[in-house]
Amino acid sequence: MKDVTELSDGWGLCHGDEVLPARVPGCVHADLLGAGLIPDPFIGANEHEVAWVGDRAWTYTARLTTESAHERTDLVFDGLDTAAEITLDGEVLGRTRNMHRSYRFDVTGRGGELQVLFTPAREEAEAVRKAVGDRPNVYPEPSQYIRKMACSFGWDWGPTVVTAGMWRPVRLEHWSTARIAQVRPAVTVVGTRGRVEVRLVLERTAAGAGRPLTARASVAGVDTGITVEGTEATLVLDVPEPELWWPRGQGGQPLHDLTVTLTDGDSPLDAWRRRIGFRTVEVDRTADEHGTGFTLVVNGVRLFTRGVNWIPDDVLPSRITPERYRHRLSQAADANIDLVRVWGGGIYEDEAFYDACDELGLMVWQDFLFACSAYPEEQPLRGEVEAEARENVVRLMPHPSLVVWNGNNENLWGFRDWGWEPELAGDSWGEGYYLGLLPRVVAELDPTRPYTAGSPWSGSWDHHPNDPAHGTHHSWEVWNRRDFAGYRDSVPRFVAEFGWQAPPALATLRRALPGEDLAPGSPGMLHHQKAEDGNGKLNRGVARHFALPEGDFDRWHYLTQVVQARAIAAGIEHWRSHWPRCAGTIVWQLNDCWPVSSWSAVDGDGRLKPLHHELRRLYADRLLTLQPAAEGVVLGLVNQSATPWRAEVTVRRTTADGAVSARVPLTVEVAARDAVRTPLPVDALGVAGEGEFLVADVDGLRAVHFPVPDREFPYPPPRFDVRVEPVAGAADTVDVVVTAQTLVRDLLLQPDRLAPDATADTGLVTLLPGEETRIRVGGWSEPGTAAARAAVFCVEPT
Ligand code: BMA
Repeated sequence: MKDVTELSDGWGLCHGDEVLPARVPGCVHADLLGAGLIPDPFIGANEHEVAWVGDRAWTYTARLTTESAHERTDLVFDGLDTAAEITLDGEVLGRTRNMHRSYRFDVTGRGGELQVLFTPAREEAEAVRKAVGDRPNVYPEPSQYIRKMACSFGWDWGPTVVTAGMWRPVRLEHWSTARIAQVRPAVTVVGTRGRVEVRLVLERTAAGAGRPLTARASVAGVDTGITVEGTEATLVLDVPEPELWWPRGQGGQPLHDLTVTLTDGDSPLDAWRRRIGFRTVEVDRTADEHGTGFTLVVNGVRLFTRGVNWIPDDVLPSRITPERYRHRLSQAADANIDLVRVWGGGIYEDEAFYDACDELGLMVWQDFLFACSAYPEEQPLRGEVEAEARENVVRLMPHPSLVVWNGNNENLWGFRDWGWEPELAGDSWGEGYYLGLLPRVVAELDPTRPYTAGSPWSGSWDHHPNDPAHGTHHSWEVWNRRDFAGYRDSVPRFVAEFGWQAPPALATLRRALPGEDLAPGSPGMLHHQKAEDGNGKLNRGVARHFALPEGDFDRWHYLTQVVQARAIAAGIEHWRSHWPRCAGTIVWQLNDCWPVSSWSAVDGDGRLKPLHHELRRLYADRLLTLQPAAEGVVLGLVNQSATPWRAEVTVRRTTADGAVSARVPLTVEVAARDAVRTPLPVDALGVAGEGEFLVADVDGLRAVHFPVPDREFPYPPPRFDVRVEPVAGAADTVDVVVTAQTLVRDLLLQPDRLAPDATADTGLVTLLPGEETRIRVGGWSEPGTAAARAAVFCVEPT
């Protein structure tokens, strides 16, 4: 049987005359941090202090011994970041230039001093740029000339930390006769029958060539075997009536072990095991009276996609543990999210990411790794792109959560709209990848899964790539230039990106900016804000609704977080209520890769912004909204559950002191998986006048509509009582109960003000006079009413 030795120990990193202990998998930055030789790049402006690390060459060393009774010994690197030369006792084993591939070297019978020398990524990229010619990039970095996580070079939410190292495991594989080199399971469901077509590729030693071996595959109690004399074989498993895998909220996530074994007579040679699931997926791109749709259909059910965009969870991706993946993705699931888009400026994530998605029922949209620049199609890049695509398609295809492959992020759009077309003057720029190479690779290796050429993409050059009426759309004009009400001006077919910034939690800021006198424009705040005019956009976003608080950081912080949540709510409420014309929203962005002001819902230290709680409401199966529209205020009801909803809604026209001027009961029938928009009956309800607003309630759901911006609304000074109640049997956990005496709008308890690790289960709540809310707070060992009171914010009169 194949024998595997992990090579995680015994590595050293050469630094001057010293050899530092090195962690593998890991990276140079992490090792230098561990040795206390660089400051933490996440703190203050240390990013600048450590910039030199990315501009130096680095060598890792280890003693390699390969004694084994087997015929062959391979040295396997699952990931090298990025331009590396591997030598054994001074002899070159190979050179690499792609972070997104694995590498295997035959080291049979050899041993000695193993060295992995990393050239600075920029040096490698610049050499390629010189050879293939310059091309446009949104950022002033050469990220498109090297197959490395693009955001390593900095992004509009990320620091520039140019990593190097063995970022994924290294091991020795000892084997004889043959090994399993590749397994591609294509899973289909037709009617009630499941089918797994397993394509197998073997590698054989010279002695093993032509020898008849037995390959067996089994799944869900079905088993089959075949004799293989060459290096390829196909095994077919028919599974009658498999239980289907569903996205969360639609059904369960049954997973089955698919096992492939290779034996020589009675001797086992190799085994392979993954979990698969039975489901079908397609993207319906039918043309209709509104343009060209983009609707995910899973097991025949058409879905409004409730998505978020995912970026690498750490700018040093080798630090992301399986536990951290699971925690972050559970945070997504807790917010009723059902799809995570792995964005093209990052990485093909670790197995643990997709395993967690399989289990949690989170669909995955996987970008191929191209973002925001023109990519040369010449060698050496072309060969790398193909090899990387082939490897990662094969690696990820067993996962039922993976529902769509996407060619790139914003490059088709950039070509048409951002001045690239004339600048390129006929040079290659990546189109041949997105419209040629990548769809061919997917069709050949993973034919059961849909492919889309880009995000955004209208389906062909007949329409502008970001045309909202056709295919996928990125909505950035609103954040960049307008009030969030602008989201209501269009009904794109599928919004694959839109977002609004807010700073992270206060405790995150305090950790990242120790000793700083925090102000929106204080040095650390500005350093941890990477977006072009980010603070200007934040401030203008607030000022359209509230008086911008001068000299009151806490209030600024609260208001920016409120506006972020309201902005995303405006988009999702509007677009979801236009189902099925609009078939999905993917919020930019779920997570962060360091502590920063960004569009994220979960900050760089893993703390939830109010947006996270808001997403839970916005993405619930049932959603109630009130929206200003041309025809007056519209009541929107979304029912994504499988059962019809007879909604007995009460709509009130009321004032801040609780006086009700009109109350209208409305019954709305919403079919299963449907949405209804209905104008409010002005004759019965009247129109909200000075000091009035509208409140709609149904089945515990509430929507409010204020006809004027907050700064024009005559809010009373908010009055409310706060009490803290113990929770039986739960140490460190209490309920903070807030009772309103007046209208209290967008009440928020910021738990990290109570204790850095405290959590709250509730975000923004609007209370009418006399109403109360119960906020469960965990991780707070010394509860007290005064502290709770001090952690509560709400909208105040101007
Ligand atoms: C889109 C994304 C990212 C970017 C985000 C915010 O362009 O694809 O490149 O971080 O918007 O600007």
